[in-house]
Amino acid sequence: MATTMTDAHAAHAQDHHEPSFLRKYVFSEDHKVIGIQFLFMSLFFLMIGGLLAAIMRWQLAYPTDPSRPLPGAGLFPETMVNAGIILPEFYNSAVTMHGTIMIFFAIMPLLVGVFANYLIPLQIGAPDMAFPKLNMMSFWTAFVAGLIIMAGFFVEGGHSAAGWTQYVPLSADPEWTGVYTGQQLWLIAMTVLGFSSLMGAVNYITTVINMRAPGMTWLRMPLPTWALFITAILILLAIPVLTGALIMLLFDQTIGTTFFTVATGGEPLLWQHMFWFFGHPEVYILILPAMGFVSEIISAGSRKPVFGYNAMVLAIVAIGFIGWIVWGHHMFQSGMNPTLGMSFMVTTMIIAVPSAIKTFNWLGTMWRGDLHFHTPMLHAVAFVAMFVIGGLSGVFVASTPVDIFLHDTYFVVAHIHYVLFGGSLFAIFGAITFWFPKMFGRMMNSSLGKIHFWLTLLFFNLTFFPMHNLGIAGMMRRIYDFTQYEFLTQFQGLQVFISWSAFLLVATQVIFAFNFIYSLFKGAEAPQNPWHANSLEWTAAPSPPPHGNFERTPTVYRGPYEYSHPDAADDYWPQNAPGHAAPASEPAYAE
Ligand code: HEM
Ligand SMILES: [Cu+2]
Repeated sequence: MATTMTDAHAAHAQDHHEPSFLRKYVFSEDHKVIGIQFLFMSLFFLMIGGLLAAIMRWQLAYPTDPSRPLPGAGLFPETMVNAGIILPEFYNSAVTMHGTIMIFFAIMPLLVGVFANYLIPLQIGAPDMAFPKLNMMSFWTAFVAGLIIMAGFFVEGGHSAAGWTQYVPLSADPEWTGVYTGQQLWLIAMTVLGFSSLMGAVNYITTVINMRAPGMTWLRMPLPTWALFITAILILLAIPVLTGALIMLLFDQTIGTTFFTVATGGEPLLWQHMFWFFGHPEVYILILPAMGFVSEIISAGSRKPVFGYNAMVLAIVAIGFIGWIVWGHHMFQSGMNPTLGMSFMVTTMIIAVPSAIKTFNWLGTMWRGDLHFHTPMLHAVAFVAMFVIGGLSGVFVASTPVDIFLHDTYFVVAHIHYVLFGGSLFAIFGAITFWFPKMFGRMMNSSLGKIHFWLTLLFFNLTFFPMHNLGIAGMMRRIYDFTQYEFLTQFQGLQVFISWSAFLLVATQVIFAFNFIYSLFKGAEAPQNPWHANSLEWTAAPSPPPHGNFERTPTVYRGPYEYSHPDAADDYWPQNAPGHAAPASEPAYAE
């Protein structure tokens, strides 16, 4: 493998000279380097988000209990943790920043920043993105946003405390939270991050439309690329709405406009509408790529074609469309007209249909397959199971009469974690272990991978499943000290149980971190195609691929999931292997 790499590199180096270290690894325009930069950045934020969660869980287990000081309390200033007790202001910031960092700085860049960058050109047979400079700017803009969001922890008054949804008046009026600068830094960081996402989205869309290799028709594209393409369209259309709202809110705070503030004639509900008109498509931005990765991994791990490939594509597109007309399901309790609430309920229920189609098709793909439960496959199968639980709780909260009781309780916290942790994050672990050999030319350790998987699955469920019960019993979400309510004190024991499960869940991630870093340097050298997969990144490019990806542009003869095909010599049939099927009559770089 090493020889192929150097050869390819030498061949490529003839047409332009070797770039400097700075151009190659820091301000790189290579989509693969940019993807890996996003990987390191978002794994860092995943760690910060996890630590914030652990702080929250300490408070929930031992609310203001002086005999149980927060471990490591000395590391925090007295304005955050005093005599071992987490102060309410800091608790609110921790809740806000856990959600913000996980959603916008960890999961979204992991799914899109990492894998749209890394996979799209490789899977469609392109040498790079359509706009490599814009791509580089997209990463560095996200990096600046990351610095600004981190700065918020260190300013007077602490970080934003208005929740990741930033409802007005909490977010608009510092009188409520005591947060001034932190709140503005939140808005500025998110605006900057929005520009990064837009630059990325324009790039992914253009690349998929214009740079597919000969024969790579739309319906021969691997499902991760399909999902990332539709996700990029959602980003392109949703982020500007959020950015508009963020700037309006910033103006309310700084130059005295009154879009959202009641006292001066503004409309707080306008914020909720703008936020959720963005926010619901956002949750699909956070799940569609995961569905794409899982389809790929389950097909390769079952040695069978994806069951109903066309239906899978159609379901992605359908979710992408219907996702725009359901946002009101986050606002059932805002006093909206019941007829309007009902129409949002119906559209929301309809969106469960394509989700269920995908679920059945994953099961159909596995059905009577030659199943290989390697680490990526374990994560992919767990994704399906956890997504079913999260989808079912979604249908409960989507029904207006039930949501009267469940809105703003721990039931919603359970729901979002089943879809975002059990769903998106499991798919991300699956995808990292699956494509690690492609990215770094080494395998991750599979024993450590499996231990990490089983412990994560166990502690994840012990942490989040009981939250359904808490929610049904009336435990409010985002609450500093639930023992202030007589009827909730009976749940102290369950809270302690949940918290210790959560600490173990966080601790388990050290196994992943160790495996990741260890395998970077000491992992077994990866074969060219370790999973015997069909798509171009495995069959036409070495691991890791050189700058420019392919020595010559591959030609594509068939779809990506021809496993166990009777006409193929092996149990897989690479997309670029000439065979019986003639190449489609599409010109190079179709359209
Ligand atoms: C069958 C599919 C789904 C349905 C029917 C559904 C329905 C809902 C409803 C009605 C709510 C609002 C509950 C309330 O606040 O009272 C909600 C909240 C939420 N959902 Fe879903 N959902 C589904 C799938 C997903 C997926 C796939 C994701 C993300 C990957 C997701 C992420 C969220 C998040 C983050 C919230 C909480 C927002 C907040 O902070 O208030 N949902 N869901
Ligand atoms: Cu929603």
